[in-house]
Amino acid sequence: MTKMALLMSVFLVACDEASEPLATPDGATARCDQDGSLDITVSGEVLEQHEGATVWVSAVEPLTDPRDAPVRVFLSDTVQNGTFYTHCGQSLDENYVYPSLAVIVDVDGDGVCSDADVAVIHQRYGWDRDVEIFVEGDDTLRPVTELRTWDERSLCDYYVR
Ligand SMILES: [Ca+2]
Repeated sequence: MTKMALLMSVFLVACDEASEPLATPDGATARCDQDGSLDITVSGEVLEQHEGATVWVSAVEPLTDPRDAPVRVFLSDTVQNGTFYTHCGQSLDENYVYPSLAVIVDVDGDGVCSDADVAVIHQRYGWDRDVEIFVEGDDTLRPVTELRTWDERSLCDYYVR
């Protein structure tokens, strides 16, 4: 088994252990129900300046209006050696109502999505296949205070629920 394959299997085992508590911020619930048909994988590297920080990944799937978008998947990991990895298999469904996801780094370590944190939003018209997002380098991240979603809602309000 290659080192990467071994790492992948460790990650997958970690995801399958649903009972393992995840570091979720106040007001949010870890979600990886695996009751869908598409996988979500979000990983990052070259994030050494956020070493040890918690990363949250939130994917929303609107029903009929993007302003009303339930959080379908909420994952977390910790930046280690400048990298993080989150995965949840068969957790999303085909959607064409502007589904989106946010990757949030808890920069100030206060355990909640707050003004000091940085993030990136990936907004799609729809998704019909596995969703894979790769975050490379801190310059892909913006202060959460600069990011807005539908109806000018703040990123923390929309994605951390
Ligand atoms: Ca924070």
